[in-house]
Amino acid sequence: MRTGADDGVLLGAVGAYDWNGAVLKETSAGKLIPLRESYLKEFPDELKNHAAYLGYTVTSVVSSRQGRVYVAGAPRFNHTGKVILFTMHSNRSLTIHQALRGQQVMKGESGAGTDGRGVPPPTSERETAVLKAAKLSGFQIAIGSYFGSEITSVDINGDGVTDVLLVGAPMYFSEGRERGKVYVYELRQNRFVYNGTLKDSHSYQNARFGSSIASVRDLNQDSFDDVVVGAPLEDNHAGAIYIFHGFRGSILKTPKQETQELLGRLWFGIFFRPLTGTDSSLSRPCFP
Ligand SMILES: [Ca+2]
Ligand SMILES: [Ca+2]
Repeated sequence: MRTGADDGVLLGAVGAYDWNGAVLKETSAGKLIPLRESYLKEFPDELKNHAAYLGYTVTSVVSSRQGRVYVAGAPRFNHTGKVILFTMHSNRSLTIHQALRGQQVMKGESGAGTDGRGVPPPTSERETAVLKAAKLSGFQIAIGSYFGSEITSVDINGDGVTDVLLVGAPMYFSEGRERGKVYVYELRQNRFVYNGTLKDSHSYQNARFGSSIASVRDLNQDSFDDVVVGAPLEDNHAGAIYIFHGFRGSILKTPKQETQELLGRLWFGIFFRPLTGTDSSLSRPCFP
């Protein structure tokens, strides 16, 4: 991800530190690689065997007070997933301004933690069953909602300051299916505050809603930029995309249009990017 006109490119390195992951910045003066200790506050050593995959996604936001702040997702962190917002310093330290944490895949749960504190321990029936099956078979199985595997910042009103941060959890399990979920965080002063989720369809199939999220230019000509969300398994794996309209400083959570796949190709909606050059032109890693 380009970090700005003058200071280089931010990269994710999910395989670093035994798959705990890391970020680094390529600048005209060379690589800036944060010290491992910089992550310990949010990625403590005792959880290092969980393979958090930090850097699976990277992007940035712009706030009026702090300027450009980097964002990185760690979708496997402690099975819940985590997103950090941070600044990198030339002495190889990081200032982590905020951490957003996903949920366990617990039956009947709703809402999201905004700072990761007070989130209950994993007790879901699905997780217990998966772990039991994995133990019996001798395999390690990835579990969790993959919160933070897709992150998009949106400047709804085009003033150069981020209004909304969208975080996808495409493997969020609900109502007996891999439904997926997209969390909405609004920038208020210096912090992103959780403000609900985007609405998907009510079909009872796997969907993986939130596998891809893109900010796009104003589609309905109301002067506010809009958002497109993919659900590649919806409609018996034909896939679907949803269009959500921006409005003033936020995003309307009910889709204005849901488009089913027309060409019969599998997994429609798993990748897309705006055709205009933006900050969200991140590369797609090939990890589970
Ligand atoms: Ca704005
Ligand atoms: Ca619009």
